[in-house]
Formats: sequence, structure tokens, C-alpha cells
Amino acid sequence: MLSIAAVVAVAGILFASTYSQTQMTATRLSVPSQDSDLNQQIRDMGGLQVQMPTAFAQVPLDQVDSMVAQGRHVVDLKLTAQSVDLPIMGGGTYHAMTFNGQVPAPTLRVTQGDIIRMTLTVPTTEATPHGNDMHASQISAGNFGAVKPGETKTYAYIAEVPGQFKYHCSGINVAAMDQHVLSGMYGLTIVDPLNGYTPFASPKTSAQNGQVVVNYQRYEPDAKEFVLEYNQLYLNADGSYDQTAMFLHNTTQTVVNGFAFGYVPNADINKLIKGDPTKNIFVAQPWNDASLKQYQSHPLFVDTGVHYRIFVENQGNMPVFFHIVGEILDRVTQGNRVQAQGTETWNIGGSQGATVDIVFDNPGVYVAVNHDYAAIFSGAATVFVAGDPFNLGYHPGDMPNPSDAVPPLGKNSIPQKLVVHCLCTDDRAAEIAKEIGG
Ligand SMILES: [Cu+2]
Repeated sequence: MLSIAAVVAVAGILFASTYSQTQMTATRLSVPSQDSDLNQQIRDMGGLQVQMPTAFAQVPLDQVDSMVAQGRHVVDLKLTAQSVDLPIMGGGTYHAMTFNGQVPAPTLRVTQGDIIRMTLTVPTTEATPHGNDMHASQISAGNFGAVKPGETKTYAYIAEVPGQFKYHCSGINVAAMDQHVLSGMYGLTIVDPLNGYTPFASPKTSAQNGQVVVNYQRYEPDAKEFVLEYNQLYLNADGSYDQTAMFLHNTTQTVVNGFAFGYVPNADINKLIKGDPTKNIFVAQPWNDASLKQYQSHPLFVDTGVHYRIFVENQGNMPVFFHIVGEILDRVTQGNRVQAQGTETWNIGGSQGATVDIVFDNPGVYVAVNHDYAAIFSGAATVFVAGDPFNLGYHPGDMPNPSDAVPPLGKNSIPQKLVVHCLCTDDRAAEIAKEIGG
């Protein structure tokens, strides 16, 4: 069993000894001026102008009902663009662009073959149009185009391909798309395979009659689930978007589900373990206090010996080297095809996801990271507490987990207890509290 000392040791390995303060402050590295003619041209374009082909897979909206009558299910995703200021690590706020007042946007979960009917509303209060490019579709975002302030637009398509797919604002017909996505307009669609997920087997060894033999431990498809969406913030000191920093990949903070260090212990857990809320058990606890409400950090509590399925999505424009310190990823699936079994780290490119199956074998504290040191130190560390390593007497399955780290239930989901946690407005937090019955 690992002790508090082990947690500190893990933290020490991760964070060296540089950070001893209880609150990390946001830092921004200096950005040299890059105002060359070429850069200016690219900026004026708003990034890229992509010529989209004609839509080929859209379901005409007036045919949805007859398709439902034939046995299809339709799932509605209703999004409202909302620009709001949201908190960042170290205090202060940034100018977030959101769908429905939350970052990331709501996770949509459907089954392969379902019709997804997406409606985007852009209120008159928005300063710019917005769009939505859903990677689960095979519809040109260019044909959907920009939805102007005061307008609502809908499209529908069949989720033909199982897997996990991002969706994101497409800006103003692709212009300023980088600003809108990196400021928060991104979400995830999980398309469960029609026949459900598959069991897997993890190798174990034993010694029998003087020889070492391999025995496989089988795990059923039913699993407890998490969703971890990685992204970066590129910010000016006033919280506005810094495109120059983005072009230089000069990250201000690395976020998981919108937060830098959002899933780490907090003051309540300090008190439980050390008897003192001010004695941090993890090196970086920037969202410590209960007064932070939906923003208070919360680690992920997991059972040992239980199948966990983690949907990892890279929403940003830097690679994610997904690794869990102290564990081996039992299986990695992409596009419903197994890519690896028993791998230490999986590299996920920009706008790419991976479904990671894992069983935590022993009680302890495990930290999921983007194993790029710049990302770890700027926010990409997520604490899993497996079993009851501190001997507090709880059953880990009874501990609540942050609502934004758990996707809606799907084909083979085991329900978990939830507590409201989100980078979202107070209004949205109240709605989520109702949704989860909290
Ligand atoms: Cu937008």
C-alpha cells in the first residue's frame, strides 16, 4: 500500500522541487513579435480557407421522422453559443467562448446507426457568428456554414462509424476557428459500437511446478468510464486570446476538461488525510477551496480490479503522450480497432482520440499525464486515487467523481456517483446539479 509519503514522492517526481507554493500562478512566456507580411496574411485569412466538397451524408430534416418510424433512434444535441469569462488557474479569468456555458461542451453519447440532430443557436448578444464541425459526421462544415447572431440552424446525420469524435466551432466560415476552439468551443461525441464493446484479457504470470506461466485475466465489456479532453490556452495578460502565442505553440496553460490541475486533491481531502485543510498533499492544488463551488478540484476515485474505460481526446494543437504514472495501459482502441495492448504511453495527435481500457491493480495514487514535461508542469496532471490507500475506511466505489470527467451512460457503462464539477457558469452548474440529481 502506498502512503502519503508515496503521494508526495509521486508529486516530487512529477514536479521536482520547483513548486513549493500552495497556489500556482499563471505565467506567460515572452512572445517575440512575428509581424511579418506572411503572418499578417495568414491572420487576415483567420487561419485557413478550406474549400469544402458538397455534402454527401446529410439526412434531410423532413425525413427524420420516417426514419425513426423505420426503427432508427434520433438523438438531439442542442447547443447555444455563449461567450463568458471563466476562471483560470492562479486567479483571474479568461474570455471563454462556449457551447451552453461550459468548457468542454456537453459530451454527446449515441449508438452506431443513430441519427444525430444538431441545432446551434447563436443569440443576438454574441459578437460574432459561430459554426459546428462534428467529426462524427461526414458532412462538410462549410455547407453548414456560419450561424449569425440571432439565428438558429439544424442539421442531421447518421453516426455510421463507432468511436469517439470531437466537435468544435468552425468559426466564421473557418475564419477565427483557432480562437473559437482554443477559447472553449469544443466537445466530444461518443459513438458506441452497435454490438457494444468487447471483453479484453490482461496478462498475469504465476509460478507452477518450478516454471513461470502466463495466465490471462479476463475483463467484461461493462466498465466505469471517464472522459479526459486535453487542450491548451494561449492568453494575453488580460485573458484575451493570443494568436501570436498560438502560432509559436507558446502555451499559457495546458487544460484537461478546461482546467489546469482540475483533478487533484483539495482542502477537504487535505483535512481528511492530514487533519489540516491548509496542508496540501499534492504539490499543485490551485483549485483548493470549497468556496470555489463547481471549480473546486476533485481527484478521480477508482476501484481496484475493476475495468475502467477512459475516452481521451486531444482537442488542442499539440500532441498528447497519454501516460498513467505507475500503470500500464491495458488496451488502446481507435476507431473500434485495437491498436495496442500493454503499452506504457499512447501518442494522440491533434483532433484525435483514443479509448483506453485500464484496470488499477493495487491501491495507490496514480497520476495521468501528457508525458510532455511542458504540458505536465502547465496543468496536464490528473490524479487517480485507487482503492483506499490512506486507510480512511471508505469504499472507493461509494466516492463521488467529478461530473465533467464522467460521460453520459452508454452501451456498457457502469454508473458512478457524481458531484458537480465543471468549468462552467453558475447557471450551467445549477442545471448540471439537477441533471445528476445533486
Ligand atoms: Cu465559435
